[in-house]
Amino acid sequence: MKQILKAFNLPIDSKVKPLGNGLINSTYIVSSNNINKQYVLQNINTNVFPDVDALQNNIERVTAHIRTKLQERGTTDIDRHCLKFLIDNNGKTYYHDGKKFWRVMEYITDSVTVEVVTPESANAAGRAFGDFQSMLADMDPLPVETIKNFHNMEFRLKQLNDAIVANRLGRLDKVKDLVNEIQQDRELATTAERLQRQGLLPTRVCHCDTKVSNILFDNDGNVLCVIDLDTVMPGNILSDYGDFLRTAGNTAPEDEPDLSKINLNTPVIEAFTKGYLESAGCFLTDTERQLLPHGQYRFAYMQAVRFLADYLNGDTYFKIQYPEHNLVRARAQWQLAIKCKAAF
Ligand code: GN1
Ligand code: MG
Repeated sequence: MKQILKAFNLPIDSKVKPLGNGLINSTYIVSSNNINKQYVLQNINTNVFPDVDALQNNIERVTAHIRTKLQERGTTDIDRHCLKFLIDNNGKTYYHDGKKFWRVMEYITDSVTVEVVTPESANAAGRAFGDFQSMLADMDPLPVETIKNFHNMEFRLKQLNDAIVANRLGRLDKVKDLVNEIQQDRELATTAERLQRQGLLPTRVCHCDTKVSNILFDNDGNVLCVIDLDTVMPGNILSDYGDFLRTAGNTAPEDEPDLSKINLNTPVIEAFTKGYLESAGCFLTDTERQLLPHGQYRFAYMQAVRFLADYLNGDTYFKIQYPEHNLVRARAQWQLAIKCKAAF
């Protein structure tokens, strides 16, 4: 740890404590009596992001682009609205300690993440994500795909199918009911892929991981900053609209074991949609607008597929807290998908 702190020119006596609940990277908060700022240290998961240089290059370009837009608007406290990465002693925004890759960001003070949003904060988040997409709309060249086929449903279903065929841990028998139900929805779930191929759904730069815990709010429920920029890449607008509501538009957490607690949070969905349309409405096509309700379904479905495939594969992708965690998550997301479908 000392070597890493030193590489980023941080006091080597700093305290380093776990932060947040991301399922991919490991995140820590760094504080020391010798500095008044705090920092966020992350160990980058190279199973998920093997090309750290390309990943960080994307993030550097994305943050620089957002900063320019904020400057043009006259935003004064830009460092509270856009992540700022530290440069290590090799002049890079990441450090390789011989085994692992690390990066450090400034911690944004007086910010909170929430698991449950109110209609007011959902409205602010909607405006923020619409704004995020519109700020990045003119990025040229486009950011790279940091994870190939990340939000491609056909690819995710193929991964599930591979996991079923391999049945590596013999868990298939236990989940046959869920597998069948999910597979029956295949046509509906791959709607966006077909529309994209037909040229009816435009490609846009998206965040691609807009779950509630990837937004920093201030204490009044206003959005400060969109965080976790690893997956900013070309996609379609359903990603950001749908993935936010997958978490915020659910009355229960994404891993709720009691399926009866999973319902649509209609006031939050309506408030988020209103906010999103306020900032994104100017560039959305009619097709995109009409598809919005499909977005929440699409991402609950995709997440059910991904959690289930990981369960069958032996929990190699998502961090779990107990042995059946990925199965509980998959069932919870499928239940949400059912609720979404019933609503449109
Ligand atoms: C992962 O790391 P985290 O928790 O921000 C995942 C998302 C999933 C999410 C489910 C790179 O995000 O796609 O929606 O878990 N990120 C990656 O909670 O796979
Ligand atoms: Mg993430």
